[in-house]
Amino acid sequence: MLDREQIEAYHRDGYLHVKQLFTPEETEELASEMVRVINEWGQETIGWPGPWRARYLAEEEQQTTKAVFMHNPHFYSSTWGRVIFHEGLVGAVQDLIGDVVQWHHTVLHAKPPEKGTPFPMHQDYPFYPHDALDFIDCLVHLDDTPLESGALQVVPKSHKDGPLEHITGQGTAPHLPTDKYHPDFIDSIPIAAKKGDVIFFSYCLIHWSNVNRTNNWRKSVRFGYHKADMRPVNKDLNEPYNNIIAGGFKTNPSATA
Ligand SMILES: O=C(O)CCC(=O)C(=O)O
Repeated sequence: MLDREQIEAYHRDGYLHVKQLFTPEETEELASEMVRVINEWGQETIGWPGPWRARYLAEEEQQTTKAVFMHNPHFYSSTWGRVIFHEGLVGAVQDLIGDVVQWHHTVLHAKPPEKGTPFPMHQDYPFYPHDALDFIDCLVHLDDTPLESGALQVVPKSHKDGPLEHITGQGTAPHLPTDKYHPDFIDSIPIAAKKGDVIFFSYCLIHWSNVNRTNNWRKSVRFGYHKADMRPVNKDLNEPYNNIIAGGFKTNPSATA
């Protein structure tokens, strides 16, 4: 599936852009099914709340950006359920972290036209901390995503620093402190992508994205997968942690053969 160079690049840089992992037909079906999910079940908000907005947006825009986020599209669409097991998607994740892969989440991040919300610099780790680092986020692009549409921007190699302290608490989404981590001071690489492309990135990679200022939607869906022997931080060891195994077989370490 992935070649050695791609695997090395992922581990070195913390991310990998795979072009056309989904065929045009698959992407077409997924996009139209997602539009239906949005139209029937979606809700528009301003996007992630928090004090970071003052540092990323002009005053008149801070409360008027637009976003549609949708967790678990498979609650509404079997087409989206099948993607959890998509051979190309899961095969790439297996190449990167090993054969036994557990699905963790699917979430749509859609930026509507004209003023689709930005995201501040952050790692995904504080949103779902686990007890190891083999956790991959996969951003599946349903639209062509030029830079002006608020494409993902990454800080290469930043995953090597492991989990960093974020601003958290009531009224804010976790984000890195804006006096130290901001595109004005930290170099990042924008990844313009086409529909059907997937960007794989470590949940410790620092990333962000800007406002969608185009007249088109920018819809991306993030899938999270991790090694099956990882557990969420602070979960009682006696409490089972089961979720969908998307690739391979999860062995029971206490089972006797
Ligand atoms: O979709 C984006 O531009 C960024 C979303 C994001 O930050 C994330 O998925 O963690």
